[in-house]
Amino acid sequence: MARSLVVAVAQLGPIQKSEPRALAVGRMIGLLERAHARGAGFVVFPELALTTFFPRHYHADRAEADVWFEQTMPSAETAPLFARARQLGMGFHLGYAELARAPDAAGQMRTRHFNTAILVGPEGDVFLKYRKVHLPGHAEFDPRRAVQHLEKRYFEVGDLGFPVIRAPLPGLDGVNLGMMICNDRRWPEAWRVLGLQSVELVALGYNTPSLNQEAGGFEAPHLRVFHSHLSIQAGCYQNACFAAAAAKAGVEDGCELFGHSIIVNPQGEIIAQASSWGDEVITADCDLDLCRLGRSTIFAFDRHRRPEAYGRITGQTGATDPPVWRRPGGDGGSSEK
Ligand code: ING
Repeated sequence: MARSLVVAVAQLGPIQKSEPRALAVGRMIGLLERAHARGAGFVVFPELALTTFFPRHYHADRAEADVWFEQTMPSAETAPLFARARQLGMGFHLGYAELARAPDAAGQMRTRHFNTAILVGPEGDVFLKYRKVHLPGHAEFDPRRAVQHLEKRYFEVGDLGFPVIRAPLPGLDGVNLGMMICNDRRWPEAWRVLGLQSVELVALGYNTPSLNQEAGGFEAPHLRVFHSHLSIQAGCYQNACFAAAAAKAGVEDGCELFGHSIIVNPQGEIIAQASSWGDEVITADCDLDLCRLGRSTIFAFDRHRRPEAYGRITGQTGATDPPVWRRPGGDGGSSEK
């Protein structure tokens, strides 16, 4: 019996700075119902799906940014989404800004801020939480930038690793589910940590500007989408898993985010893609047993991986310069190793 699941991505169009959470939740419930009508048992919503992408706005006093965070989940504003999903018997992924009371690395209880995503089961249980590890951008106002990207100002680095859980979804006793958020998709390490836990479906939300705002040089706009798809397709192929990637798209407060939400299979093929930059549902019928082929042949990790050769991956952070080659016995120069 095939382990098939209709997976949906609910891409969101723009959410303006002035729009209340209830408006976004109303739109999301509409998308949930459209996905249900197409037979979907699991829906992926974007990163920071309840508000505008606020890291583009500078708050001198970080505490002012707390208005963008959720102190409880579900909250009064998000409870209707949880209730409707439960009524429809659907699981979902939701990205949001989390304000948490949690111990820090020293074990000290503190108020902490994370870019967070959760997986919620068809009966409303929160199966898993993930807090974004790869925070792009910068922490202080950068006058060179046309638009700020202050994720390093408002969020701490996630402290939950990249967890995977086997949990029930409609029609299936257990699916190996994992998450990553936006910039994480560009880092192969994130995919491999999930792959080493036998992940079958990666839920991924993103808010990605259409234009490069780094002051580091020109990047042709079409490359932004290419790099997003390249990262997700490679991650799926190299870890023999599905991914469902949900964009927040369109122009928010004058800043354009690209759409192109996709669902990708374990062969790295795009099997569904959004064509608008607004609220849109895409679905794909995912046979989770398709993960077996890659995992039992090319990417049979237990047979083919050589961790003893990978020390640099966790042993260092930045890149180092390589040794310089010299001709053996050359003009006095010794051949460096
Ligand atoms: N956004 C972008 C992302 O990684 C970015 C930031 C875009 C970084 C392009 C580098 C290149 O898709 C978030 N929210 O991570």
